[in-house]
Amino acid sequence: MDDLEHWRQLACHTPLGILTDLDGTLIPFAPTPEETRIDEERLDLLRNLSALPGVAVAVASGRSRESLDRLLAGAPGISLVAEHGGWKRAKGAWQAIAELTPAAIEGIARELEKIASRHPGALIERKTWSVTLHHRRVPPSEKAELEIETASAVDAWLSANPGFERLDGAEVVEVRPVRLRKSSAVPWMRDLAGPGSRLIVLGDDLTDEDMFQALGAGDVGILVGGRHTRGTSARWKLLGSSTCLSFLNWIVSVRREGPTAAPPMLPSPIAIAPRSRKAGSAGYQMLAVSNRLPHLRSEAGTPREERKKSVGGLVSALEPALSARKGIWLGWNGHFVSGTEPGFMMLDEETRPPLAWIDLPKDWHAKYYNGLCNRSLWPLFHSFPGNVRFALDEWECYQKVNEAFASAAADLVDPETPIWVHDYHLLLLASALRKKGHRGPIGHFLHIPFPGVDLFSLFPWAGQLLDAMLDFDLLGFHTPGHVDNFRQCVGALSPAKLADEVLLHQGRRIRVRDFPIGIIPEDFQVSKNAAMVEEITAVLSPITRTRKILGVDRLDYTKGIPERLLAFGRMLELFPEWRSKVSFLQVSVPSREDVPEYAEQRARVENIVGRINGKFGEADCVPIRYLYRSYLREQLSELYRSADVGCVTPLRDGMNLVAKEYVAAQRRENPGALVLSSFAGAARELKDAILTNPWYVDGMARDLDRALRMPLEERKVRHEKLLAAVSRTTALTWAQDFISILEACRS
Ligand code: ADQ
Repeated sequence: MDDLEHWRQLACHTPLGILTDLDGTLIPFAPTPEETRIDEERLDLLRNLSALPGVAVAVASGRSRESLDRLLAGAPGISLVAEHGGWKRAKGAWQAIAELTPAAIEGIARELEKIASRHPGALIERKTWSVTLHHRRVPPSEKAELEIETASAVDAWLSANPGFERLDGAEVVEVRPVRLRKSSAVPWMRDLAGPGSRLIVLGDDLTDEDMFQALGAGDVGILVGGRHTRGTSARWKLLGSSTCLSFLNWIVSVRREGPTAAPPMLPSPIAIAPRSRKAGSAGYQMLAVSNRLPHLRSEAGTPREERKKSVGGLVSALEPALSARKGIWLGWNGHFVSGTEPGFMMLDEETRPPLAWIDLPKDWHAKYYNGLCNRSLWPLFHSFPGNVRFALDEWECYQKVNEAFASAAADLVDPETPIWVHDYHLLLLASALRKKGHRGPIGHFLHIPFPGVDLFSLFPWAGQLLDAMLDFDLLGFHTPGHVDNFRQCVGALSPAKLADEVLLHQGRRIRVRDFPIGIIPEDFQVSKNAAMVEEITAVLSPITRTRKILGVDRLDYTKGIPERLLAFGRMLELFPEWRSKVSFLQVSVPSREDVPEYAEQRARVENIVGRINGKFGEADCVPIRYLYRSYLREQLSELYRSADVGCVTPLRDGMNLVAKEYVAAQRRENPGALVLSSFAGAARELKDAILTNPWYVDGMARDLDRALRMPLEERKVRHEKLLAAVSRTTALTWAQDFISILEACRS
């Protein structure tokens, strides 16, 4: 489909939602907010748009309600969003988001007022929850001083008020609660437009990025303004507010007169001009590639604060390493493109680290990710041959996706740049990159186990896969056992020669080593955010009187959730004295719900929970509490601390970070006991846990009982040793070790 057809289809879609920013998008900037006027042409446009059947229109702005009411009084049919999503008005009165306290901003507002009073031309704008200092009118000779005063006052205040942030706009500084995001306007707009709606969102500044990031697959984000120097999540751009006006007028004509209306200048796609980007400004000196980008960009609609907090150890480990080397991270953004080819590579250089991404056609994703990755490689590498299924078209698609990532990577960095590839989704990447002339070191870290040769040989394309893996310069695994398995496969299935710590192949040396991944222990040791902890207190309140066993996992059949619940039930049979005295809290985060085995697993877990609760429950005691949701890191830490026993019993796992997180979160003076599967990679370092065999339910039942009865002194001694192990190899040492060896490769 060409671009014109794409826009025609979108313009004619019913229901259609149009959500636009005001200043800089629909109207040009004025020197001060008060001087802004909206001309009749634009008011006409808004009236015309809102009169169209099947179309809902809203203006989303950082302005106050009063200001929007005044400016847009001439277009009463449109809905309004004021103060970046703090207030919303759709047919009727304004409604505020309830949970913010207006008074909280007082301290910094008073300081900014004092600063403004010292600099003629500076202007303070107060809104319900935020304060803005405008300095467009301050004489140039005074600007530098004002900016320094403002920055130091704001930074000092923010360090004591972490729920707020500073936002620098065009000659304005705003301090506002981090929860105020225009992204909240997107689901609201979708509701206004109605079921099945597609949205067109237009905006020009950073606050509009929150809206772009919250869009769904059928929506479009349009960045308005010629100066597209920053990264953006919008896929399309328009030159300025007058092209924006003609584009929206064109939508009115297409809907009124049909597709014959001649197009004005339509939005053009935003893509990185690959070669110029590489040769040009950025000059990235390291590239990390993974199937998914870190959570920084995902979860449409999630407030940015929460997104940051949900970032895991991998990101925390890679962020400093990449930043120190001017690195960038490439992945998939969680969105799909229509059509049959991957989308343009997109770039956001304002995140730390900068992020680049390509989006995939939906059916590619289904075959590559749901198919080959998660129904072939995942079960095979975890030694679940019974769950394995192979399909040629999925393998072909896996190759295509690896090639698409290789093209994007080659466009992003010079051929000498070190590249660090993550996990089983991208095992062919080095091979595809070599074909494109990449000469720099390429390393791979496998986050899941590597199977023995008996299992690996079941893969119909085992030889090809192994061959491609040998194009990496460094192959990292969690444990020496996984390294041994890999070397045995090479010995059996490839002509490469085995030597100490290296493989010799076609005149090259490939280093193969274990790099046990860790966490950042301190992240699990202090809770700064009382509100988050409160939610956990509520979760725990029904079980305050009982001892607690805790399981925390992605809902995956490798994690052994049904087996551990059965073991808990068995423990209640074997040791009836625990009945009504112990609760099992299982927290499962939804995972890969499109893959049938995962849906089955969910049903199985729910069934077992029901059976055990039916058998052992009392009016005042439910033995298993099952929560199917995700928690933020500080909340998880609270849960870990509250549990007498951490039950981490995967049937097979590359490492298992939950085990390490549980240890890190414990109080030294009264730590809980860890029951850990010997089939988790973590068991090699965490020898002082109670190591259990999750395939043997009776044994695990006895191990749970033993953990519950473990005396304080023994728990303390074991915990000291476990904590020492968790602190020895952290996420940071893991990344440093890998990168330093990678950088030394090919030198
Ligand atoms: P995973 O299979 O995802 O990782 P794991 O290492 O346990 O397994 O990491 C899970 C992460 O998700 C932990 O950081 C945990 O805190 C978080 N998590 C789990 N349940 C959650 C919930 N309900 N809410 C919020 N967060 C939750 C893969 C491999 C592992 C390997 C890691 C890292 O399968 O073996 O340890 O990569 O390499």
